[in-house]
Amino acid sequence: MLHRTPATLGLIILTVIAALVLPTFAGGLDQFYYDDNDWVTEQLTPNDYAVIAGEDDGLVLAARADGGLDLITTYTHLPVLVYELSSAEYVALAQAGWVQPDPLGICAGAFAAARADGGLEYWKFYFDPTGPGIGSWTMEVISPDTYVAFANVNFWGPFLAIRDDGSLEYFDIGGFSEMIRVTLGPGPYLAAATGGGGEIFASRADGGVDRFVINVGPTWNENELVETIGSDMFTSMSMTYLYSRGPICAKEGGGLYRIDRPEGGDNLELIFLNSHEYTALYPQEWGDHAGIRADGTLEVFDEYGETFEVVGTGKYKAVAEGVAAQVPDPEYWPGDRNKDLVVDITDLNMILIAWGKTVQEYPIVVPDADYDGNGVINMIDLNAVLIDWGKTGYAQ
Ligand SMILES: [Ca+2]
Ligand SMILES: [Ca+2]
Repeated sequence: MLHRTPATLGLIILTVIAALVLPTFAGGLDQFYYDDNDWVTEQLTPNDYAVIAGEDDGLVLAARADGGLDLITTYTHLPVLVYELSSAEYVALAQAGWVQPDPLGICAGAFAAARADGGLEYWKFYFDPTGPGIGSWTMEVISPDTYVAFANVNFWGPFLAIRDDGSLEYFDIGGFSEMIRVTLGPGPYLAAATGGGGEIFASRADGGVDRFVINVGPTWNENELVETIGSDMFTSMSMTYLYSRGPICAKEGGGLYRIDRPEGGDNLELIFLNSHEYTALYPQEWGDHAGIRADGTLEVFDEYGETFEVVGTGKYKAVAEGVAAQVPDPEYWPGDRNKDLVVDITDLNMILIAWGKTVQEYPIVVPDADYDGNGVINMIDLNAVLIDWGKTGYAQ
């Protein structure tokens, strides 16, 4: 039988206190927009978001790393509003364009969301004609399969989804009352992009880029693989809205290319743009792309790979329409007072040396030992080290 002595009770209480004052992550969503000939950055919300999707009218769908889906408005002159839509965990999101108006209101747009436990959800929202802001949201699960990635989309609503087995599916919602779903092959695919004129480009895992032409019409027999080019594997693709050109493609390990058909030529070619490494690409606006470099900086460049400007120097992991998600600062174990990724005698010594001292008296040596930030080194700080004793790496 467990006897709770005053000492163990004290430890439990201190553990609870420690849990309550755990450091919070930084992270957050940053919004970028061009104002007075300069880029302006505003922090939208401090939550940690894993993936984001946005549309150019100021709506951002963001999946929190701890599960849950937030809808955030970024309309100018309006406060940022966050609607919690779901508590599921998501691995990929896509903005799925505008959809057919509903008799109940004006349908303004839609998003697709892939759940971590499998299944593709389709969210659409309506503006309430009788009032400001978002009128309502509806969600339906359109496929029970597991998806790992989405392609960029164009304005009218089609989107591409890559399943965990590498197969590629095309969904179309624009102009139809029912979702149309077509599987494209042969794959497996790493990344894909849609463009104008029914073109789809998809990067195969075994090398090469497949080009499809989708006929959005009464017959779906014309959804065929037209040609295959190159032998490079691209992990991120971004289609511009410049219909005369193909997508911008980023290779893992460095290298940015554009798929293009040189004037007078019959075959598509890969045009080398620059040797930077990008982890994510997004069609920022007409003719421009946004890219996250491997060092986490966010830049805007044109279809020739020429950098317009580095607009964000924070560490970013995802980018959508004018919005980027920051990588949160790593969390150290509370007991790792010197932040060397191990809780050991060094951390204990920091506590013991500063024992009983206050930050006010010893502003140089004491602050790092003051785990709970109450200005004095005492049992709570010691307890943080003892609880975490022997732990390594970042806090989990
Ligand atoms: Ca340490
Ligand atoms: Ca303290």
